[in-house]
Amino acid sequence: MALLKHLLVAALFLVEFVLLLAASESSCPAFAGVPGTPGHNGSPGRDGRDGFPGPKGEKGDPGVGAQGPPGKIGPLGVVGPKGNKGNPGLPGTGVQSALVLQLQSDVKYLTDRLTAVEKVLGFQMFRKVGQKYYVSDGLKGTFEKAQKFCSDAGAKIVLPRSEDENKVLTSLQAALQSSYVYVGATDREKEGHFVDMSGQPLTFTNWKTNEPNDHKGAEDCTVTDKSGVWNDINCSSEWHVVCEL
Ligand code: MFU
Ligand code: CA
Ligand code: CA
Repeated sequence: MALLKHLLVAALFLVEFVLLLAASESSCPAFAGVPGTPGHNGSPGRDGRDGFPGPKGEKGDPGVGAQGPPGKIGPLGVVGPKGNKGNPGLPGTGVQSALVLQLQSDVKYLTDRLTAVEKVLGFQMFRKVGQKYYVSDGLKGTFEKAQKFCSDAGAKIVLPRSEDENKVLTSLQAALQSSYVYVGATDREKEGHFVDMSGQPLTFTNWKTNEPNDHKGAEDCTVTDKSGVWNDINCSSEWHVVCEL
């Protein structure tokens, strides 16, 4: 049994040896296969290396220093004689004259606005409404006193001439915590006929219902109340003063 096993192993080695020998033989006859299809083109090669450095540049120009500071001012010369009177100016062209007139008018407008704004800045409180400013220092007084205070300030007692202006006065009145503010409208000249401080009829009014009523026959001045409605009232009571510029 052991002998048979040894014989089988030896036979297997023999077969293996023969097979190896056959595989290593180049002269082993074999049929050529069918040729394959040609491959695709390869991808482009990498970039070449950088070239050699160029030749050395020419020598630079010599540097220039910054300019030194100016020297000190020289001594004053002797005062020369007075010059002759200049020639009269040439007449302007139409365009020049029109431009000068326009500029003169612009300068006047701006000067007037600046004067108004500087006056406004002198007050403790102010509101802008349209082209007008409503101003106050929180003082109270009779109608006469209100008029004088405003005129002394180069202003006029307030008189709202539109819904917008009336609303702005109401807002300033709230800031003053004021129940009544005098406005520049009276019927002192003709009872029941309210006019502004120039005697012109009012173009805007905001009378409270049933006003003006000339209560006790003694109401010729006008106030606005907290809600913005108007009431005729006597002129000697002391109410807040608001001026307009
Ligand atoms: C109303 C107003 C008067 C006053 C009086 C106390 O009259 O019209 O201006 O404020 O009340 C009844
Ligand atoms: Ca009256
Ligand atoms: Ca009244």
